[in-house]
Amino acid sequence: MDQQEWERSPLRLNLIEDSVKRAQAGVSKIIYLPQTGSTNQVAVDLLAEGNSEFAVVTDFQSAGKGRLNRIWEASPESSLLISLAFKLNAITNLGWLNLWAATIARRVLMENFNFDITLKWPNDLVVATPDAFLKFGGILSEIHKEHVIFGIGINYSQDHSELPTSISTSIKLQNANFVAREFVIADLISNFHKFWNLDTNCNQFPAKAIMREYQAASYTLGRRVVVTLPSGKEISGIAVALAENGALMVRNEKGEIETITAGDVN
Ligand code: BT5
Repeated sequence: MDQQEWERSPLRLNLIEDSVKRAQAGVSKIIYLPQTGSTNQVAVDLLAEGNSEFAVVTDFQSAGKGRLNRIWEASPESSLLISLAFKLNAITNLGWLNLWAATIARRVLMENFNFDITLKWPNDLVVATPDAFLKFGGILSEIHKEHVIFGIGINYSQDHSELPTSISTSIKLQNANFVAREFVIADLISNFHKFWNLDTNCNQFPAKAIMREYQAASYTLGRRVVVTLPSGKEISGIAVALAENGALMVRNEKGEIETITAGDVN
């Protein structure tokens, strides 16, 4: 690995735009901000001003958001930080939005990089190790009136000392082949657009194929888990399946099935 390749510099918007144009995915607007609070918040503001489908990218967020009011932390120019807005339609299975987005992000990253990615329910991109997992990306899907905003945060070139937890990693730390940040961002934007348009024009969203792809890539299914619900209550058991609405079904110690729509799985 050539260390120089991973050195930090501001995103070159023209490279992203040219690459997205070549992919002909019909993306009209890409907004680049050298820094901002949260790209998802910028997207909310743009929707409120009447914009419909667009991408927001940045090099640094001072108030990056995770789920359930948590924080997404990333040092400047170290990450892929993107928000994409799409119009929802009547067939969208809302419980699957996070899972759909994680599946597409995984697909794109595995086409770009030479390491294996699994998906921790509902929204984490992780690398499985023999007895644990390391998180390097997450999705925050937010519904705003008739739109969904997919916030994508992926650790790209962080070193160990910059990572927020002992169970985090980055693409670079996986000894991945080098692909410039702009090209990975462009590929994510193009493919999210391409597959959103394809998948929302079927008679079911997500298509059965996406559901199968998510399940096959799942780190969680089949494992013994402890789920912490937003209320603080804990459920222990085996993650046995996904419900039609994307919820996680856990067989608890009493043998009963508990269906979980939001929570943290460990
Ligand atoms: C997520 O939340 O994983 C969704 C993260 C989405 C971030 C993107 S960046 C672009 C867009 N704009 C935003 O403002 N947000 C989106 P959650 O599952 O709640 O995970 C958050 C938890 O992950 C935190 O509480 C930390 O423990 C951990 N964490 C924070 N930053 C991390 C990082 N860079 N790498 C790995 N883990 C991290």
